Amino acid sequence: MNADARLSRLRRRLAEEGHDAALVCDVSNVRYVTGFEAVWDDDANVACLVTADLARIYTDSRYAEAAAAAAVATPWALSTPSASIYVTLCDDLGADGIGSLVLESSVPFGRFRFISERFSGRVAAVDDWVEELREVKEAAEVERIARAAALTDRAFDHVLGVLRPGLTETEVVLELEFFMRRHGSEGVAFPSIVACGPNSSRPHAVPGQRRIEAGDPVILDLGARVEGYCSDMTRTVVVGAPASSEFRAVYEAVLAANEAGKGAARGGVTGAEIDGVAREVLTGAGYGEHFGHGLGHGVGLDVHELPTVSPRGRRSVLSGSVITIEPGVYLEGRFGVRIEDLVAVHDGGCRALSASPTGLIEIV
Ligand SMILES: [Mn+2]
Repeated sequence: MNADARLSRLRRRLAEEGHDAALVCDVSNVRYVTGFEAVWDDDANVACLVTADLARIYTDSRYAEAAAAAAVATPWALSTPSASIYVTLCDDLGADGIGSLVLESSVPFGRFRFISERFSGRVAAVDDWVEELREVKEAAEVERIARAAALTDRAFDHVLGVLRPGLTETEVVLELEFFMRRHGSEGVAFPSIVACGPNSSRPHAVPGQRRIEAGDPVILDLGARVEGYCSDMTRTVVVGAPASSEFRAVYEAVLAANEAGKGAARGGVTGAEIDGVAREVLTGAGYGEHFGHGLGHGVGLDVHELPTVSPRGRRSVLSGSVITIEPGVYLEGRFGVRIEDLVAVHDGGCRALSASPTGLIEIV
């Protein structure tokens, strides 16, 4: 992890845009710019102030010891005021001679208003400065994502031996998540989706007490987290009886779209173009109107991050990014199929990080 290079790139952006200081508060962005491992929990009270020549972390006593240990031999200074970190921060901005400050556009409005009122300089909200730095991964980041993906593959393989009619969606979720955590996942990358029967037509179904019935399609969408980095994979299997011919036709179309999407993914192609190649396959098979979401998204410290791989993805996907390819067809009230792979993008194409089989699996 090259935290010094990350700081340099953020400073370059500050200079280009003509601001004195950036305040980074989003926890994933804080994890990225500090490079500190296992210090910031998801609700951490922390803000990182970066100017051309200073890098200062504001946090409270709950994080002080871990942050101080992680900050040794880094450019980061630590401020742990006993009062509000934002009161101290605003006082410091004046003392440090800072005239303009940018905040992330994701900052809570109350905090934006507080800083705007208390700090006499110029305050602006900017989109995705750190998120854009995070888009192209370092080799060590890809390696962590690949390990998370390998753990996801193992969890899927494990649950294939467990799936049977009578189990509830929640029981399958527990089986997946316990396996991943037991084998080294830090929590999960996102709440797992297990959706059986007609629930599978809801792309982000919330798992519940429905029991798997013989012949049900079951969508399993899961991700592990390894050393801070996420994975994301979806498979759709049929449990308890062979798949219907209609299900097979949908499955074949989704699989063809998944393969077309992976075939189109390479550095320099826009997210919309990659999406379009896969979408065209589904449209050609007569299912275009049943694929409502985008083809994919970036994955890293967050399970959903840049780049955007959808009809809205106007920017080029960059070599070094990690994205999902996840076409789906959802027939409302009946069933759905989604096949999602995680891939590392390079100039000439992409490398699959998900290794689970994509062919139809019937557990009978
Ligand atoms: Mn996904």
